[in-house]
Amino acid sequence: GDLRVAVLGVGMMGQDHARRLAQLTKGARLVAVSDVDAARTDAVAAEFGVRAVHDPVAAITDDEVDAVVIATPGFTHEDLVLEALEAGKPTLCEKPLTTSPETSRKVVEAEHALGRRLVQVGFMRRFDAEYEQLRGVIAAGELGRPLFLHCAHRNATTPPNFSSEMLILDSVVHEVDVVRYLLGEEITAITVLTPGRTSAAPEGLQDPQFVLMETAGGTLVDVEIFVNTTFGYEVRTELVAERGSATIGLGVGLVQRSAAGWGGGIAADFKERFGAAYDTEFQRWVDAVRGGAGVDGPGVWDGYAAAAVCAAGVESLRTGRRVEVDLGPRP
Ligand code: ISE
Repeated sequence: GDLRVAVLGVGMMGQDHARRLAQLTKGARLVAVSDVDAARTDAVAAEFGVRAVHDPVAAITDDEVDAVVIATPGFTHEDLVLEALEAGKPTLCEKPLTTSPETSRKVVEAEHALGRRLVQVGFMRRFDAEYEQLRGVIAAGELGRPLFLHCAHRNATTPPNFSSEMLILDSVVHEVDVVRYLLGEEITAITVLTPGRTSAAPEGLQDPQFVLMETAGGTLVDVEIFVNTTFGYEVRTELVAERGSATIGLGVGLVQRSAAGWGGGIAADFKERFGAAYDTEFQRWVDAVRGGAGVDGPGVWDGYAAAAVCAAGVESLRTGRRVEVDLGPRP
């Protein structure tokens, strides 16, 4: 039968995922939602005609729930993922896996002790067609060894309370994961530089930032993270290899010409830019869980590696120094 899924956390992202499961993903059935905000839980449950379960742990252990999606704030992920592992429920956990390398490693070890893969981390860019293509180009080797990845990650605005550390932990975490995905190797050091602030940044927010990452194979990665551009959402990556370059994320859809000039549109936010990637991510996850594989995509080790690199990035942001990353042994 259909995979019966509960969505924990129905804020902006969780509501999007609830709708996806209710209306789009084949072989899945949204059966329950849960959120600390009881009124919101009830409203979203009513909208989709599913059960409102106020206690997230009750939703995880519910006999009529086969699998869970965790879209609550990051600081709650550790406890909820450990509960899901304990209950043996396949889980798609939004990024970050947890908020520190120590707690992420705990999850890696808990899943390892269980002996089967149950947790997928919501790094949706791995399901974006352009990123998959770029990975293919690198793997094929025709352009030679990757020398540089130049990345730009721009948001129109940030939600209230977005801190300088969150530019690394919430935003650059995606580049950390795609670099590991594209190159198939670990990041060994990170340096965060702080240029002059944009006047559009809220008081006290260090925006933009410039991040340099070094990989085990010697590729140098730079990321411009700029989250208050005011004009829209842009995520771009340029690969420079020994014998060529390749760029993704130009967003060249329809180009119009008129007396007013020529040009096209720009995505408003990540729900739009990565909408198709989220759809693919969910379909492949549901197919994998129903097929008994548990996950089809980034797992707990990827979540741990991202947490470790980002923690080093936050240290570099604070100290202004280059910080090395040591992941330790992989179980
Ligand atoms: C947000 O949390 C995301 O995950 C988005 O993909 C990213 O673009 C944004 O900067 C983050 O705040």
